Amino acid sequence: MKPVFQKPKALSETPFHYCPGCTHGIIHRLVAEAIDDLNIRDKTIGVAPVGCSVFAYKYFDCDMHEAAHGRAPAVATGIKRVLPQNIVFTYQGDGDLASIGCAEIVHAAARNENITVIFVNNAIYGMTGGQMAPTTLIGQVTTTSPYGRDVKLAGFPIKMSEMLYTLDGASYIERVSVHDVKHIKMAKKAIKKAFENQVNNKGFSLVEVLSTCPTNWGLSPAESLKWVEDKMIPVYPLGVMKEVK
Ligand SMILES: Cc1ncc(C[n+]2csc(CCOP(=O)(O)OP(=O)(O)O)c2C)c(N)n1
Repeated sequence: MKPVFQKPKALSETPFHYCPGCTHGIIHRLVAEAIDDLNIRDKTIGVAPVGCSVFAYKYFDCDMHEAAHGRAPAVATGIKRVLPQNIVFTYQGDGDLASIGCAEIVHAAARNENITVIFVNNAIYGMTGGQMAPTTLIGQVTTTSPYGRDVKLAGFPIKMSEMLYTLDGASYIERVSVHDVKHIKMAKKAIKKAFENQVNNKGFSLVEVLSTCPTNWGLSPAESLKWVEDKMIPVYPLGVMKEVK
């Protein structure tokens, strides 16, 4: 029988621990498909963050390394500089990349490190119970903003992709979403390009993926997908922000 569905080789047999409706799993699959498509599994090294995807090292079937919270771009820099023939990627949440790890990502981009960054923005700290993140929307209720994010108290959401693309060092920055099939296909293309760029020595590539957190948003999985479309995309518009040819 001709198989119509197969697990990418770059995903292990370990079942994901993610909550129902969380899109980390979809994004893992897209990363694994890109690794398979480019036939780079034997030389890929992933750097896992602290956050819900802390167990990424269990899920990707390639070499993996754990980083302290926010430090994945620095760890990836070290690995890539020592092993330039390998393909190195980080997989980071918005708390990890935009809050505690904001300095690391800015400087890795400014240095045009030849690494691939998968930035999963779900507008909240998922793992620790739904606290406000730098990316939390204005008015969004979280456990640390029970009346909604108030700009007078907590400032404005940080648009990391818009900030990073202004750095001369950054080579490729794109924001995508995985809230429906059409957008998943677009996200797949972007993630593959971010890996391909590294294979072709094009330098720092980052794909920001808008993601769901039904548990901490207090929404059903279906409502969460709609929330991404209706609430997140207007604040975080999709598209290629920068691509140095
Ligand atoms: C140095 C340090 N500070 C704080 C924490 C607590 N902590 C663990 S995960 C996390 C935030 C994770 O949020 P995010 O990066 O958005 O990923 P998500 O869980 O939403 O996928 C925090 C603050 C920690 N583990 N280490």
